Amino acid sequence: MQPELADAPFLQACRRERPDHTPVWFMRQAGRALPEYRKLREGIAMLDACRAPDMIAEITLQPVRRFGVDAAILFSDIVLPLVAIGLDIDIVPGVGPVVGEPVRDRAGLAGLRPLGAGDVDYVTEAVGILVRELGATPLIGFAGAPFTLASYLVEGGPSRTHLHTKALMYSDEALWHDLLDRLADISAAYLATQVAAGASAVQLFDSWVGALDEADYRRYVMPHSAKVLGSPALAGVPRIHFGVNTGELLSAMGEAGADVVGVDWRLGLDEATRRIGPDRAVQGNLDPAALFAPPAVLEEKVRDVCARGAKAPGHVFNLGHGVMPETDPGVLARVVEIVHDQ
Ligand code: 1CP
Repeated sequence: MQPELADAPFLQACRRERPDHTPVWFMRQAGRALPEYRKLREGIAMLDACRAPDMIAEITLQPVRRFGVDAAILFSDIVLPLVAIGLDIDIVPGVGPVVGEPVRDRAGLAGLRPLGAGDVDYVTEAVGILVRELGATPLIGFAGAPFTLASYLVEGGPSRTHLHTKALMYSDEALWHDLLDRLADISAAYLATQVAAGASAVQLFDSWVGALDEADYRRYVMPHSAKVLGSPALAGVPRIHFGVNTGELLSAMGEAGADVVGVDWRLGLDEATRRIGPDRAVQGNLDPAALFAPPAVLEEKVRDVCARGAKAPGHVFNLGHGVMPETDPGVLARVVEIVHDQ
């Protein structure tokens, strides 16, 4: 890794060193909030965009050019490796991932074969292009965590309650662990491919794991997330672990092997740090809806996140969840300015 990249503020904050400014990027910074994204995607299905190296690279670069954020995140989706091993999944506009045949029994496990690097050549190629284009700006690779992937597979699509998922988890624990173990291997392989191609950090998204209490998290989920985060291929890069509504799980999510724990907007970063402990940095945590507040209210909230984050051993500024499509890109640019000014 070239020295300017190794010393990028984002990577310094992940390593709990003190960079000269607080680094900032936004979950879902590439996407429908950007007119240049909407234009490029016209008439092209989401999964086709995720399999075209030039398109992946261009969409990943758009927010870096526009906002001067401190990190890029690969344009892809958490279900992509599942599509790559042949599962019947589509990403439906306005809905999200929809699974042709939900996985609810042993027969359903048969389709979950391991992911080989050759299954996602287009990702390897896109990361190669991006590393050259980005220079000293780090690229974050990502994957879905076993629980969140399992939720889509078992429910058949997005769910508010995760009822089928929890019912399976409680009623057939052996099948559950087999399912999550296979998903852990797939996530780890997907992340390893991105790191081997040049990604300088990874984020494991367990977006929906906040649906569980801590005891269930530790019993049914944590060993599998730990398997991904502990995988030897990731040892050289910072590992970020994020979920929504995880205030009660933060300490356990740190123990699962993360270097940086992502925090949603429901809990101040000072209290989050108290729960997570001094050995990990935090990432977050402006409410994405605060981007719709009047400028003075927004500024006060951004400064408050920075002030609380300064009490953590390392802080990467982000939203508490993804950018909403209705967001004004000018407001995101303003947030970057305020954070860099601190
Ligand atoms: O046509 C479109 O523009 C579809 C919208 C879209 C986009 C832009 C989807 C469908 N996925 C993505 C890209 C994406 N997905 C990124 C891009 C990189 C960036 O952040 O800029 C990332 C990191 C993801 C990861 C992802 N996909 C997560 C984890 C992050 C999170 O937001 O919690 C999840 C849960 C998904 C599933 C998914 N894919 C798409 C949607 C709308 C959803 C959520 C559906 C639901 O509510 O369950």
